[in-house]
Amino acid sequence: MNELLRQLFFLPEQGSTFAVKVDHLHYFLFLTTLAVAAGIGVTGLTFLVRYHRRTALAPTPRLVAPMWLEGLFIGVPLSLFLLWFVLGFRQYVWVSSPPRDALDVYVTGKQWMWKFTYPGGPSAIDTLVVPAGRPVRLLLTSRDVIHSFFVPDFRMKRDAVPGRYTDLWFEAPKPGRHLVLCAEYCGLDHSQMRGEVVVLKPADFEAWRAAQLGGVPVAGLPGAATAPRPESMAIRGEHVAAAQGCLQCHTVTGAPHIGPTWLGLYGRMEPLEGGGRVLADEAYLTESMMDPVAKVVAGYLPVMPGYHGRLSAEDVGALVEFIKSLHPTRPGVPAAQEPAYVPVRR
Ligand code: HEC
Ligand SMILES: [Cu+2]
Repeated sequence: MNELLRQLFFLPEQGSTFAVKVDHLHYFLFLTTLAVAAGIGVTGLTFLVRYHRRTALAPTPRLVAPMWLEGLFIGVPLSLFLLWFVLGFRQYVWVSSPPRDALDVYVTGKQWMWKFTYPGGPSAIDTLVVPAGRPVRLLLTSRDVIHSFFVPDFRMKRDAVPGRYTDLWFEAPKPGRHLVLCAEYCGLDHSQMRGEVVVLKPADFEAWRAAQLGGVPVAGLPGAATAPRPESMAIRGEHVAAAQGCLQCHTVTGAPHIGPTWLGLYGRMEPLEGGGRVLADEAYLTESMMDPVAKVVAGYLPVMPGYHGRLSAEDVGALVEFIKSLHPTRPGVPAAQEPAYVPVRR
């Protein structure tokens, strides 16, 4: 049934756990709409035959519909609409809540390529390698104009906006290769801005990653365009923080300075000036650098300069990873995923 409908609708392969659910909703929506449209058509025809004027002189009889019929006419479409809404909303919540144990990958769009960076290294151009059966969270941004990361097989599409990180996640249940397209017109070579997601068996993925970190290409697997020993994003972030002067106002030791400390910042609920709290996630950390006055932390002065246009997308990602690595303990995340980074004492 699923396969038949997929072919009938000319849908691409179902490469992720979302694809299956999204398609089911799509079929359900289409089929119920079809049934309702057919019902309306048949009713119209019946009325035409039954109530048409028989002679030119006969008056049109006045009809009074019983209440239950009126109720049916309003109730059926309304409950269908509510059902779609509830099903769609549940999927929306699922799609927009990445699981905590997801593998993070930074994705940067630029004219006209996609760059994928793993927090512990390596990085690759146009080929995203992920393990099968494990949730992957993508942190998406752009270096120049707005792009849109589109994987038709995953039924997944999200804009990449300069100066801002957005996240999305997916889980590909089995190994395979899937096309990546840019779905936002972004200049001359927009149509050439293609990439590929390569899903490997978990063991193959680990082997690929180990080989990339060691700088040895694996036969048969896509090579990553990296220097022999790529540094981790967190370490790069520390260099950026020092070079940009962030550490003149922020500490990594837990002591507040001109600005709040970065130790344990990631994942904390930050109290804001003027009331309210905000979860310090990737999007908030990025916004704090690009537009510091948008949300000012309670108890601090709005003296931080804005870094929009002064930090590259890679540097912002590296700074975010550096801040993330400064966690006394990080609940809910398996320790094996990312070795805790020990800050250098200053
Ligand atoms: C002149 C001092 C100063 C410099 C330089 C500075 N900041 Fe800040 N920063 C602050 C202050 C003060 C705040 C708190 C007020 C606010 O939210 O704007 C802050 C807030 C932040 C926050 C939000 C912190 C929280 O606890 O929610 C982040 C993230 C941040 N800065 C990152 C950076 C980065 C990255 C750099 C370097 C590229 C940097 N800052 C440079 C003073 C500074
Ligand atoms: Cu593009």
